[in-house]
Amino acid sequence: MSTKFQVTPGWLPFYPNPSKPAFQLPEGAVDAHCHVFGPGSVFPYAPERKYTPCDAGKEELFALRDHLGFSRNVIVQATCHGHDNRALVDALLASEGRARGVASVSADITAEELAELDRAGVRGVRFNFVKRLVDDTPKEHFLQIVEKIKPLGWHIVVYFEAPDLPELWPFLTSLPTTVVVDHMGRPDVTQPADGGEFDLFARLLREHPNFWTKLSCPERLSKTGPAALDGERRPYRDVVPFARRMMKEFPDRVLFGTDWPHPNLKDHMPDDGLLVDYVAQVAVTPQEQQALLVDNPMRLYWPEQYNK
Ligand code: 0GY
Repeated sequence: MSTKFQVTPGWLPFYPNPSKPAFQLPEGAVDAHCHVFGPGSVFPYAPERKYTPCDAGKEELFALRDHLGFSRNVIVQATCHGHDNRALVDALLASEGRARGVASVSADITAEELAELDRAGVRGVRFNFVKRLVDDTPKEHFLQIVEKIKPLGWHIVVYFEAPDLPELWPFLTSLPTTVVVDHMGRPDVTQPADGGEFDLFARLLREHPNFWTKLSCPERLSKTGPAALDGERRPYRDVVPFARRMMKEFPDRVLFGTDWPHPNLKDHMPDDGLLVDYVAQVAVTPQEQQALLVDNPMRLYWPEQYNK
């Protein structure tokens, strides 16, 4: 019996027929943050989810990868699938080695279940602290997961918003693995990129060499755009100084991902081709582009194929 899901009212579907980027991605580029949603009739959305998305399956993701000029994907388990990683695993297995995954798991997961995820291509777990997306998880549960993933050499992806960093600091800085922070810790881009709130985030990476970050989601962070729509090849200019700062200060610990299919956007849905053009404003030399899009994600997700 298939399950019918009612999409969250006002949900914006991903952009149909995105343009070809003007920026040519370097050979072997990795889209290091994207999701698969369902399809809900095959991989039901989790009962505890905070939103119900439009289906966005692996076939569409892999077609977008090829259209934009990426070679590989890192697929991150989204909260609408809870701890049920079946859609993720299905996509990883279908990718023929061209996708790796970040799962979301509960503290009672067994070593055998983790080993199975590892065999499918999972290389990390995600801890989500964004209150509109998940119920609060006790820190002890996260710490139990940390103990269980350590033998696998996995890393931890964390998602939080800038105002929550001071409170999370002791916990985050106690994590013993590589830690990747989603979307630059979601800064308020109306604040300076070279001071205040964002300085604290920069300090996190400076003082803790195990921290990395994704320069992704300008479409979420931008207040003044212009949006990646209608042929705009220099979108989201207000976010550029933040991503530039990270690129310059931590060139070997930054990643970029499209965040396709862009859950929970409210005001517009970017043209993913123009979103790729955004990257050329952030990584401005061939060396930076190679680091951001190829070397760094390969070192983290395909180390066995990376020999630099
Ligand atoms: C993102 C951002 C969001 C959603 C999720 O797992 C999720 O549901 O990460 C968001 O709503 O900001 O990275 O996809």
